[in-house]
Amino acid sequence: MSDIKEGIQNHLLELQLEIDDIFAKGRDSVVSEVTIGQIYGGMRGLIALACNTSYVDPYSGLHISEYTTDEFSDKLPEEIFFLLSTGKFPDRKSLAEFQNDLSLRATIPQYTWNVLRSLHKDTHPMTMLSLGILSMENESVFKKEYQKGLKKSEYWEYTLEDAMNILAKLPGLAAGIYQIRFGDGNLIPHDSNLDWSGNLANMLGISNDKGFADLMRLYLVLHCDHEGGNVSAFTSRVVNSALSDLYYAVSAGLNGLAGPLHGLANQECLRFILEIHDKFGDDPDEDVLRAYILDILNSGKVIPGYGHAVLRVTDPRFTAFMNFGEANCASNHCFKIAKKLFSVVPDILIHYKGGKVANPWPNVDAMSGSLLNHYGLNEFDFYTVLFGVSRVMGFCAQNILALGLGQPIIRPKSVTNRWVLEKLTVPG
Ligand code: FCX
Repeated sequence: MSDIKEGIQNHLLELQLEIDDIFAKGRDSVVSEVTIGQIYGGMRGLIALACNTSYVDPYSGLHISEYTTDEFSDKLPEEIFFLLSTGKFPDRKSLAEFQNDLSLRATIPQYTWNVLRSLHKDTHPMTMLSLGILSMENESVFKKEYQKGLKKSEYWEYTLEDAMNILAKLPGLAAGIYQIRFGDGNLIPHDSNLDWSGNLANMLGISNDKGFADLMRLYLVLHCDHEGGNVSAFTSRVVNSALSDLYYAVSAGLNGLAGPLHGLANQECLRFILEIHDKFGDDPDEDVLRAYILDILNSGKVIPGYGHAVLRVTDPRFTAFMNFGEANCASNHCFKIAKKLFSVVPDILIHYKGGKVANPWPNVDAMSGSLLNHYGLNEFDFYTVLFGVSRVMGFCAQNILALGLGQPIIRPKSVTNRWVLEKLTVPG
């Protein structure tokens, strides 16, 4: 058995013991009540899911297992996937075994390239990524084994197989999409001497600067997971809970990530920064910037990269990117404007709409695009693909653990307005 599989098996046993303990202490205890406002308000704040890969503390941000963002941001993505799915970092031997296994599975079938090359030239790269994954659904090991007859306790094992196959192919798939959509269509081959993010950096063929490879590593680590209730992770989990295999579930999660209020926000952020640059130059005056931000708000638009459904502080992932920028691209015009926005926007959002914005601080997207721009990755439409490559680690780990814990199909109850009105007029 591979070390990662053994690690997941052990982790599942620990998690199951915790759940047994929880159930023994109060299976019927109430931890969250639902208001009518929440029913009509995106279920915000409603505690209705268990997710053990990561959690987001409103004040200290993303944690994976017991590690804070600061404590894991210097790792490799492969180590992060190990941590998400086993609760522990791999030792050197387990990491090498895992990387080798990924490398052996990296080849992408020709029919996937045929599908991607046949699309309209304006197809969004996120559509291509989602379709690329879906095109390989016939390869699902889980589906084949399920058709032969699988025990419920074995679901996670074949989902792990699918996860390994999908993850192994992602850097090549993303880089190929970049070449087909924005380059000359020639693919740079996978190099088994490079690690997962190193391969992505190399196959994109944008920059030989070591800083770009470092940025890809950091980017793929910081976007990996954000607990279970965000649009993309939840979508992926709901789809997989019907035992639609991981190819369907990953593709579905990516479709959610493609929305402008979620993953697409990072491309909106750089567009916004470049607009500021066009209008006011490299070093805009803070008062001019303030007036511009107010104009945007008054026109009913949101300030991209600011706000969050859960966080109530500056996103530690933003801080990690800002530290990277200070060290590697402090003189870049976009980085300088992103920094200046950080000193101007929160104070405006705090007072905007009488304090209605729950979190006036920047999220991860407010800085990432400026760093990509520094290394010459200027095709905004591609940014969410990078986010997606990373976030698939979270989708895979969440689904493997949920199946391993025997979680059932997800099916909350919806109600009609008439039901709610009756409930209000006839309490109880
Ligand atoms: N600019 C202007 N107004 C904002 C705002 C912003 N950046 N953030 C929130 N608001 C407004 C909302 O539009 C809402 O106004 P309304 O009631 O009149 O519609 C009000 O403040 C309350 O919303 P709030 O509870 O603070 O935020 P939500 O949880 O509803 O939404 C997002 C959170 C992230 C969607 C929201 O802050 C936003 O649109 N931000 C800009 C887009 C963005 O950066 N998205 C990336 C998010 C994240 F990193 C990810 O998931 O990928």
